[in-house]
Amino acid sequence: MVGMVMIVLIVIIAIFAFMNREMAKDTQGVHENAEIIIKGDGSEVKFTLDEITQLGQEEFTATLDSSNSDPEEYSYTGIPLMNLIEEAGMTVEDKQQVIIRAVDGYTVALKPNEVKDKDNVYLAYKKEGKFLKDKEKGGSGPYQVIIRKDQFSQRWCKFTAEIELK
Ligand SMILES: Nc1nc2c(c(=O)[nH]1)N[C@H]1C(S)=C(S)[C@@H](COP(=O)(O)O)O[C@H]1N2
Ligand SMILES: [Mo]
Repeated sequence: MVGMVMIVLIVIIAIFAFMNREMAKDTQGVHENAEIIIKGDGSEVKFTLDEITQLGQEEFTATLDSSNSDPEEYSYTGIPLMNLIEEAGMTVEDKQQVIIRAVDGYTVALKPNEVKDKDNVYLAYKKEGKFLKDKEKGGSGPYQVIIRKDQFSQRWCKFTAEIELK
């Protein structure tokens, strides 16, 4: 009898472990294949890193103030977030928020005006000329939203996977 209960419990645990792994794969998949999703107006558009680099690369500098070092200026390469939204065929004009979501659950909400602001909000994929490494490899990529006008970097969204216009 005790043996039966044990077997049932083990099977249940195994099923949950399997479901968990499948779900983890789903959110990580976007990250590994370096895709980014733009959602808005009931539709979604996906871009690969390859496609994004072909939309035009801009190099810019931004001051990173991380939790474990003093503020320092770095050069980044990326695309203005507004350009990517336009490439997705979407607009921020009739929206209240631009929500940035990362694979670790970190979420940042921006005002459409901040995103329209010139030379401010970028989707970066290179730092000092090198592609941003992903979370597993100790990086902040493959995509990181950078807000140049933010004095502290807490709204810079590392490991960005999804942008939603609401
Ligand atoms: N995805 C993600 N982005 C994030 C964070 C985070 O936990 N997850 N932390 C924020 C905070 S509080 C800071 S100060 C900056 C820099 O964090 P770091 O110094 O830990 O890299 O990243 C910001 N972006
Ligand atoms: Mo922070």
